[in-house]
Amino acid sequence: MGAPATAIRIRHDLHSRLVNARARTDELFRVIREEAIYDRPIPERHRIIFYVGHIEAFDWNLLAQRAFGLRPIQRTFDQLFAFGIDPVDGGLPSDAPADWPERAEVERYNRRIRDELDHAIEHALERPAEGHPQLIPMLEVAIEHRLMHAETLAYMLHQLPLEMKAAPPGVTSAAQYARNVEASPMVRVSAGVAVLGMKKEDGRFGWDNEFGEQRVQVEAFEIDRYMVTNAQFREFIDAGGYRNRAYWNDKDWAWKEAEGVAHPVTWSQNADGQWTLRTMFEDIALPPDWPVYVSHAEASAYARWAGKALPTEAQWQRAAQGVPNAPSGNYDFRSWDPQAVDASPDNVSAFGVEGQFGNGWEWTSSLFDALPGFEAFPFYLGYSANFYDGQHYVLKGGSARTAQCMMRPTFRNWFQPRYQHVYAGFRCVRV
Ligand code: AVJ
Repeated sequence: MGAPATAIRIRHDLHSRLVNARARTDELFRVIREEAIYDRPIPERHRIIFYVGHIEAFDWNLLAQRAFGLRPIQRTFDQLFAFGIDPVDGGLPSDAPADWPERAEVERYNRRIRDELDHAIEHALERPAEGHPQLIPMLEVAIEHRLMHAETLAYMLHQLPLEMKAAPPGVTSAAQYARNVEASPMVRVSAGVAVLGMKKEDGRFGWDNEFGEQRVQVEAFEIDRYMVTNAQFREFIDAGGYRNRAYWNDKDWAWKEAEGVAHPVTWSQNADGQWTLRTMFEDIALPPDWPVYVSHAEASAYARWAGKALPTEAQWQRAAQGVPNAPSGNYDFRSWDPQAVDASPDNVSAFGVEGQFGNGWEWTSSLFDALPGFEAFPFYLGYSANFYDGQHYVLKGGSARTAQCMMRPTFRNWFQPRYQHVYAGFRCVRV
């Protein structure tokens, strides 16, 4: 995608945040070699070309008519690029590259959308009192939706063969760590209240699933000071963790057997038994002190092997109490890779738990569900409600590719338990 063609002078914070978010997704599409644009790096997901159109179509479908009374420009594309969510269990998409339009045509659509929306947004923000009463949260939704795609696209491009990608200028090799973090100590979290979500009256932006506020009484527990590392996870593999039925629930075991899963998806082992990690742009010797990224199924099996458990959402939230605002850490696109689990000592909670925000999402044992008093956004009814289905687990924290604005403690992410591609790891608890 070329440089933004807009002639508009950006005068408003929300508008400049949207423009900056566009630069993030444009950067990602530039990483991909032209020949790969119709590829499908993950079987459950759409082809890359879909996402080229989707993010603009989303903004258009959300804002054009509803907020600004604009007339459709290209209705077929508005529909073609409207929805991009993975199917639950099985059911893979079967479309062919030829079912999709030419890239140049999609880029043309994108440019027209940006242009029309930019003018309408600037105009509306000049006179907020006259516009749609929910314009501000709608713009926040457009910005964060796009930034979420900047992350989920990164997972997807991670699976694209290395020769189909070119690192943006300035990206340096990550292959420099060869150190072990001390065997992970656990820290004690006293019994007390965990606060989930927030009140509408607080007046801050959050997605529908972050409201209202729920206070949960939590028993005392112990939790890993750091995320589980690659070195620790290797011990589980070496101990036969993937071959021992006892550590896996029925569905996870059946999936693992059917797919032949025997290690984290980004790992591979050569004939000498040496492990290699696939990062976004290279293969490197497995860094022992980085957090391991695995599915919920694999994380749960590890926890059972270790005689521990994954934290509930409430335990995780209680453990995170007292983390300073905007701590140092690996988030907001600062890196393409993880860092050592103990690399940000000021990213620490009142209980001494380190690195909960950034460096990898953390799986919890809690199914994604509504907080009491949940109300869907009238302008985006299905965002969360479609996933309160008992098939998605909550993840908390954030990864290297999570934008700063979504590092707030109330933000809740969710994925299916056997999805291996998220930049997500875990830490364990013992009660
Ligand atoms: C919140 C990251 C789970 O990617 O499935 C993007 C975000 N929703 N477009 C997803 C989302 C619609 C969602 N997650």
